[in-house]
Amino acid sequence: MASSSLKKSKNFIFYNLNLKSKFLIPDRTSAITNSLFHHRLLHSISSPPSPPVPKYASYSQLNSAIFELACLRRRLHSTTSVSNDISQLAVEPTSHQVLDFPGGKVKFTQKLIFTSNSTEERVHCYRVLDENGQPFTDIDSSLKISKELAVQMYTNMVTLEVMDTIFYESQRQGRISFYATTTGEEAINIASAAALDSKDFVFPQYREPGVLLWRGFTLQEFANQLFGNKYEYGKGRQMPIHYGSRKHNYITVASTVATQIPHAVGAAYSLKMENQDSCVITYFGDGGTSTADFHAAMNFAAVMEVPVIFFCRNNGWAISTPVDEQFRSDGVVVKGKAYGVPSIRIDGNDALAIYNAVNEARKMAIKEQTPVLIEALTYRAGHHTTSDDSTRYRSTDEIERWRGDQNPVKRFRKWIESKGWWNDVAESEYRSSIRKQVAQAIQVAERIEKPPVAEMFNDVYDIPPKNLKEQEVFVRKTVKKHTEDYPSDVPL
Ligand SMILES: Cc1ncc(C[n+]2csc(CCOP(=O)(O)OP(=O)(O)O)c2C)c(N)n1
Ligand SMILES: [Mg+2]
Repeated sequence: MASSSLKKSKNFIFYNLNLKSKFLIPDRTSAITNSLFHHRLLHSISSPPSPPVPKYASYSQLNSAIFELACLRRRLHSTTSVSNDISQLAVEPTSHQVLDFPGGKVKFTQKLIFTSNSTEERVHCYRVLDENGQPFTDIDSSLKISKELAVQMYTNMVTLEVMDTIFYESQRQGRISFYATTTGEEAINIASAAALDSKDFVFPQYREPGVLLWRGFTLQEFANQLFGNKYEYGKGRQMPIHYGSRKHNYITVASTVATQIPHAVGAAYSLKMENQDSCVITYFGDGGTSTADFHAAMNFAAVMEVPVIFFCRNNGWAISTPVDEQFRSDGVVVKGKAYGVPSIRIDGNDALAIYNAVNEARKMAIKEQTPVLIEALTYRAGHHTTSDDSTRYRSTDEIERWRGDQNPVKRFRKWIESKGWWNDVAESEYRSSIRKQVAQAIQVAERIEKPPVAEMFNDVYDIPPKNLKEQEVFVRKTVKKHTEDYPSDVPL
């Protein structure tokens, strides 16, 4: 049964492939061929055809056929009329007739115009502070950021910077196994967190520890997790940087790219069902938008009208893959429009722009029960993780440029200094105090013993199955036999 319907749909695909490749040959794009094509296609949709199926002996032959089709499509773009502006298609009806179609009335046109793949005119980027930390306009009347909040945002960004430097070094010294910095993305972390309410749920990727820091996770809690000691909430079973906190509504990090996005949408849907006055925010990178999870989640959220903020940190790189090898669209913001999700592109290195955008997105999400997409343009100014050396695939000039003028922490500091809320003395006192606190947290975390071996086998099954019990016995035996190969601070 399944195989016969699979065969039918395969036939259908081959049939249309065949039709399309004929249609797409430039000398056949006359009006006659065109209307014939439509007639045949409509016919094929209304009554499944049983056409002669081209013979593809293998998947590689099928792939070549698809590739050929893609090439023909590209050629077509250079020979046929293409509109650069999608709105032009909407405003140029050449007929008074309309098609009453689900989703709204569609006007007809006799112009054969395809939407363009050109990204020449890009969606603009919302910014409040220029590179010298000065607002473009007089923002004070509209922006409600008090001195206290601004200083708190700034000091949290500095804490994040200091944490990153010291924890990164401790990995280099072999004291922890792994680390990922947020360098260059401090404003995204802190300013977005500042605009949320603590009852909003966070479904993070792995480059947003600043959101947890803002919510009150202590330096000691960060260090305990990184060292995997017995006070770590994952009981030593997680990778370092997989922070999570029930208290702070921060769902545990999973490094499997983008899996948090559909989870976030599900959680937001439950908030909607319970009429809660809160929303969900999920963070992900540009790389995350190349996954099926991102697209399924966006579509579900749009259709079910759930209060979720999709926060994309477009930092230019997914490990060594630059964004122009990741997608051909104008970044990520345009994908929101495709799914019917209100969307905005913002400067991810401008804390005030981020704060305003998330503040507004939160209000929209809750009041209008709608998803919102934010694409923050930024740059991953550090290596991907401690397992990476990014100078192997990008120039140091590029990195330095982003670490200089574009640095979000320096930019925000210029603004609060210009307001008279911060100065050099406060800066050096604060930095030195945080350095001491991080070093102290590391010393404490390092001395605390690891969770017992038994924890490896807990918390999944109510009654552990036979094979798991056997594995536990085997682990204990092996550790006892080779004590020199196992850490002495892990109780058996
Ligand atoms: C499902 C899955 N595929 C691949 C990987 C390997 N991987 C880890 S991080 C990463 C790149 C993610 O890039 P992006 O989403 O842009 O986030 P960024 O690291 O730039 O913040 C990849 C491919 C993974 N962890 N999970
Ligand atoms: Mg990225």
